[in-house]
Amino acid sequence: MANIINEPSRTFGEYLLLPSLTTKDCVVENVDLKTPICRFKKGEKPQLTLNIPFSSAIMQSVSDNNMAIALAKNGGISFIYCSQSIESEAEMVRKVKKYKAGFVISDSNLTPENTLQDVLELKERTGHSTMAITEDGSSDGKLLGIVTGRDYRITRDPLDKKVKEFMTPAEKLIVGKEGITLSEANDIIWENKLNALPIVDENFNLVYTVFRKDYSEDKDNPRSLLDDQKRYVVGAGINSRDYKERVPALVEAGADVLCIDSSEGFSEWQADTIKWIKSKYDDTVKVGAGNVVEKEGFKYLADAGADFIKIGIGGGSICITREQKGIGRGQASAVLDVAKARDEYFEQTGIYVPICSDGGIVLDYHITLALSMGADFVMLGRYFAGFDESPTAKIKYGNGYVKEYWGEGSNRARNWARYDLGGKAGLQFEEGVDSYVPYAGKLDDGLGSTLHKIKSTMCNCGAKTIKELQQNVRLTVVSSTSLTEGGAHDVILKNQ
Ligand code: RVP
Repeated sequence: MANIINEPSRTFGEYLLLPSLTTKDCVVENVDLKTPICRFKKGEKPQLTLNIPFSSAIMQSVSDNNMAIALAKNGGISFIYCSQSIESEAEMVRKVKKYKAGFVISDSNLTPENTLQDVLELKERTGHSTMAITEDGSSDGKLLGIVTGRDYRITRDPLDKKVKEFMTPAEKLIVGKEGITLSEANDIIWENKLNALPIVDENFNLVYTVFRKDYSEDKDNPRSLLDDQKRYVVGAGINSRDYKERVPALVEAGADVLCIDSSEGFSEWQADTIKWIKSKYDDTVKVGAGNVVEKEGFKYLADAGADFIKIGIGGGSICITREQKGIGRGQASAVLDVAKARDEYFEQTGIYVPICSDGGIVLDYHITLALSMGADFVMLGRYFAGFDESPTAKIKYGNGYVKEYWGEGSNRARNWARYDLGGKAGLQFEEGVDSYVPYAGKLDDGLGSTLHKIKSTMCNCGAKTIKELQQNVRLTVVSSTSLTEGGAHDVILKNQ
């Protein structure tokens, strides 16, 4: 007979936090949002912690190398999307690990055989007028020259003119040697009145470019999430199909933690993937798994050796899995249930397996709710997609701007491996949509404001850490009438 859970499947909007005593030391400046991301034994310190409990979704429209750098700078982690070739995902990871403030890895590169037409098209696409000319057109090939807007005249030069005829060739370039500091690079830029200084290795391969305008970036954010070599920490998505090839490439590129990306993680495919990774690399390679929405799924993946477990099916803003397949669970109920399983597992085994609430965050306070319900960290797609740093186009829309945001289960993403559960490849029906989200400006600003709200709510609840919040929190279920009471009501709003 069917096993029916009579408790309704609830979502974040159905709960509110009740305040507790705020002691005088409980102020925003004293709130610490550090949180574990990988399993650890009782009494031991977790090997990997986040400085803020945020991760960005494993999605084409959210997490590339630029998002990863911006988020790690703020103390969180991105998981680079895996619905791309192994080489290009590994290259994104490498770019994050190579990143140094002020040192740009060029994404505008051509070869001497390209034409003025190619230069103009690249400029149109990237907005960059300085281009590195390398032997093979790659970002780390042998440097043969540079092209800037001053090297050609659109009105006079034929479009098929070869780059080698108008570039500034390598022998006339002033370059910096790899290992140079930003302030030394800037001295060279100023002394020689340059706009850009290519940095090369001993074989004259391009490593970075330093631009005149970037000098002010040379300051560290104290929250930055860094590895022991002071490089930004970055995660990478994998799937349970090509992991035997993808994982070694990502590990080699420097990924700090991996995560199996699937809409439904309670599967033998995931257990096989985790076990393969753990047997090949002992415990040196960390891997998260998911998604699950209840105890059994959690226990299965924890036993298989997952370092963290993601929660959420069908709650993502672009996700239509519940409509298409009738499977899933309200995100709040899922988090509460899995958090209980995590705590029981800890009591029974002495192993703490962090959990991540993935998807369905609409308002900032939903993050505080997810944490208070037991999540160690959250994963967000829509939230990050709106920032400048996401990989998608910013488009004029009415009086403002929007950014594109599409699901990994949409036709656009073509992410077959996420949905086919190891069966015959190919997406038979869509589980996601292609959409816009309101443009949200710079990540630093938006995230800064969200963090302030979370910390301030935690102070209202008398909590200075996420653990204290989880231990002391009191939550109340709201009625639909009290929801109306919670917004502006019974007044005529100005400016509308
Ligand atoms: P949201 O933050 O609500 O936009 O949700 C993001 C999450 O939605 C992702 O981390 C992922 O778990 C899920 N997702 C991604 N693509 C799709 C889909 O196409 N159905 N769902």
